[in-house]
Amino acid sequence: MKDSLCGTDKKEMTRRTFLKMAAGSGLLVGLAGALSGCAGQGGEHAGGEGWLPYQYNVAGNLPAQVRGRIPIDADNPSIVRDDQKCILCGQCLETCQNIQSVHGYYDLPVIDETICVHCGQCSMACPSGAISERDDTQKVFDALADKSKYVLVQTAPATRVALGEEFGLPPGTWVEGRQVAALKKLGFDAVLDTNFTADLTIMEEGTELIKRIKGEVKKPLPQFTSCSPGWIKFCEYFYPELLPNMSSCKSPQQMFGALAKTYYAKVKGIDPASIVSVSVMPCTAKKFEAQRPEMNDSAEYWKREGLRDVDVVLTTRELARMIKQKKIDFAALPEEKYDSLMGEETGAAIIFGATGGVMEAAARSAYFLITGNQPPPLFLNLTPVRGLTGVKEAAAEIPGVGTLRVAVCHGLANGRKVLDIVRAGNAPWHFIEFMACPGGCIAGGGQPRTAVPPTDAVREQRIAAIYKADASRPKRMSHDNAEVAALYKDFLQHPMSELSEELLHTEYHS
Ligand code: HC0
Repeated sequence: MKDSLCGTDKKEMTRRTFLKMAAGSGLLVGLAGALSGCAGQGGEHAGGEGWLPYQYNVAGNLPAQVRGRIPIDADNPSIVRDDQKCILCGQCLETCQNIQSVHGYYDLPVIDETICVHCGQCSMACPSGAISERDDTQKVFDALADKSKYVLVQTAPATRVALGEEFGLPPGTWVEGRQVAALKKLGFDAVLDTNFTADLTIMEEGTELIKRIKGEVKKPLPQFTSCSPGWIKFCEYFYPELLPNMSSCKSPQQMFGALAKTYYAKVKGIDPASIVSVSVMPCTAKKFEAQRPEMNDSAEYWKREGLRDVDVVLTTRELARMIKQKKIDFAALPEEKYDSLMGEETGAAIIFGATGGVMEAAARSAYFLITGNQPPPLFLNLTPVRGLTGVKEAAAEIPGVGTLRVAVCHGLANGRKVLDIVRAGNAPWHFIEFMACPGGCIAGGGQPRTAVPPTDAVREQRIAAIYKADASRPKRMSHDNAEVAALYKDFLQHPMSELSEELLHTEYHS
């Protein structure tokens, strides 16, 4: 798909030269405005003091081959663009096409006019700050001000190693306790942890994998992880015939939402209709995921209309905005702890935030679930799947089962390579982890824009913080999470029980 400057044959000029000249002469306002008129997405460039691109790192660092910009629908639930800030530099196109292999890959049966997997990586590469998450902070301020509501919040594994960057702390600063303190100061009635349902996911997804390997469910191998909503949308668009490989598990965010308005409401004696379920995620696609029509199993459970499992999703950046708006001195906050019932985490849950983490967490518990024994060192530290190599593999023996073969990929262009192998029938693996964003959730589309575009140096610092926290935990395996054990004992009974299937599993289709 051609998306250059109105399709005209402009002489190639580097963005740096182009922008330096234009910024110095004041030409940029007029030039970008003129260009926007022929770039398909319209938008008047009124100019104005606020957007002057040289106030930003406008050059952009990706080697963009084309100028222009990706199309973004007005009703996109995840990302928006302020056309007055757009300088048509092509960085979003470069990201969407070459890193995510989405833009330009349209020779397929698609149902929407505009293809977007909602990953928000374009917003991470946009040098002028024109693309950002859809801002839902006012919805949360309104809920917090409504005394008839019980507003609870869950926080994703990866926000706690990046939120500090919004307040001048170095990448990878561990701010779990300060994040909890900030949320309590903002007025949330309960501050809970997505890591609780990350551990739960391992119990459900590990059980499903074992059933597939043993032939107890008629579903194909390799099994695909299903926690990254941008990845799921990608598979739905481009590889719909492989959806049977997708784990039926909902993501931890959505498992949490379904349990918040059933299990949590029951135990606490709260009317589920009065609960506002908020999540803080490093991910813009989580906004899209929460709105998927099927993500309303608490409504099914209570046979009451109008309930949504997750009501509002905030990105890490939006949470930072709320903290700043309320003038909370984040760096000076004390360390506080999550509330109980759905607030316990193990090291296995923490590493979900890094590429390879879900697989490593699954390996730890799969060994235990199959053999009844605690895993040996290779399963406890599945180091071949750590790090930023685009596609990683590991193989390890499980007594009585044989060799478990797994693969991990991150960034959707890498995912495409792996999917092509699966599609051709040449996949040697039992289980594959896919994450939409390069580096995994630590570099999700809703994280602080500490480097634009994101660098491996920033990714590595966040990842290092995650593995350091995991190594320091007394419990490093999901099956040791006591609150998850209590959930099974008091409510769900066992992994993949009838109630687990109803609340924690789903079906994806194109
Ligand atoms: Fe992730 Fe997740 S690990 S996708 O990156 O599985 O966003 O952090 O919250 O849901 O737990 C994101 C991060 C999550 C989910 C978890 C998974």
